[in-house]
Amino acid sequence: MSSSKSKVVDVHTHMYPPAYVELLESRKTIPLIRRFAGADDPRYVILPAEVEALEKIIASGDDASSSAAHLPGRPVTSHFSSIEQKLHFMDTHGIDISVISLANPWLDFVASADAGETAKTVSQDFSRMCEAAEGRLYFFATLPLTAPPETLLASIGHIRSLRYCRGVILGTTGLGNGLDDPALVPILHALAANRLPIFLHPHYGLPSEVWGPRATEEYGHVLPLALGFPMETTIAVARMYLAGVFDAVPDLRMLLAHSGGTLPFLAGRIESCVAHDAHFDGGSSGTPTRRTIWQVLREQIYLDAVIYSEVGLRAAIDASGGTPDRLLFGTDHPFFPPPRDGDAQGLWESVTWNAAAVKGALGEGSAAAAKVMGGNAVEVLRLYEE
Ligand code: 5CU
Repeated sequence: MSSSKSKVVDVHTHMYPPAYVELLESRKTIPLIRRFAGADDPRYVILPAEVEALEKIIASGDDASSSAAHLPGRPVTSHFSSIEQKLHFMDTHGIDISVISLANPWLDFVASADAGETAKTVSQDFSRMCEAAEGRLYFFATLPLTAPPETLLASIGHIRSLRYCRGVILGTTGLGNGLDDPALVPILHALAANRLPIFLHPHYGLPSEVWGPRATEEYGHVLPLALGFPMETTIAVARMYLAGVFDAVPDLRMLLAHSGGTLPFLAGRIESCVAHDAHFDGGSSGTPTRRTIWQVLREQIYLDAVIYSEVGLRAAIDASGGTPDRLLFGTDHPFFPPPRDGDAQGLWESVTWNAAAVKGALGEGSAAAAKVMGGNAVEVLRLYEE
């Protein structure tokens, strides 16, 4: 592990507390956890693109003859819920601190009347996990977005008092109409006022039709995860920008998953389209007052470094104003374990690729690399404050 001066911090790492696993096991439609006769581990099925395969196997009534590679979803291993396993994974990869979060689709599917209590239970589970890990774990809480507004606001009052909570993880749907919904603004104000940054994470991707008829049978999860997730994040943030949400809530801070999707690459195109569109001509004075998307990226947005290549990481740094100060290392554990018969207790390439990209782009042992690997997270998420 590293010295106290250069902590390695993982800001993108998920956990499934017991209450959430039970909830998923009780479900018949996605998201769900289900056992199949052909596999040792239960399967976690969440993506809209997996529904067809799930329905097919249920309709055939024959799940014993399907090999794991052809079962829908991904195996639910000890990496999903065990604190000991999380700490082992951290030790194996030289990670000092992890900021854990519930994974997608969070509580998006929970009935309005139950959402407040479920969110509270999940936050209490996370608090207990952090307490047990003696300073090595913090967490992003989950909001009860389907609950009535007063319950949702009260939940922010609850989580801000939790010792290890350092922000919230949020999907792109918000209250149901996306993150440019005016009804969400009071929630964003409450988060900003309580210094709770949003970790924005995708789930819904793009409509399954865009992947074509061969995707389900032949391409696994590649298209929805590699392309659908990043586009979803890009679109969500672009909508917030166009709606003026960042100006309306200037103290809001957001950490974007997967290095901001495709924002670093497309920010120039967004800026050009805005500059050439009559909807954004600066009003009657003719003087544009809006901040550019580049400014918003430099002032209110942080990007995780879960991009797996130097090329992507350099683009993310460039889009953040050319400084490494806004990039934060992450792993996406427990997703992307070593494939096939790989050793899930050893090194994961999905982690080493991200660490190698930081070294390659910023120089091994450099101060800039140390910031991305942990220094920025310690500052931005106040990991030194009790
Ligand atoms: O493999 C996957 O489906 C996922 C997922 O759902 N969420 C995530 O953060 N990474 C991978």
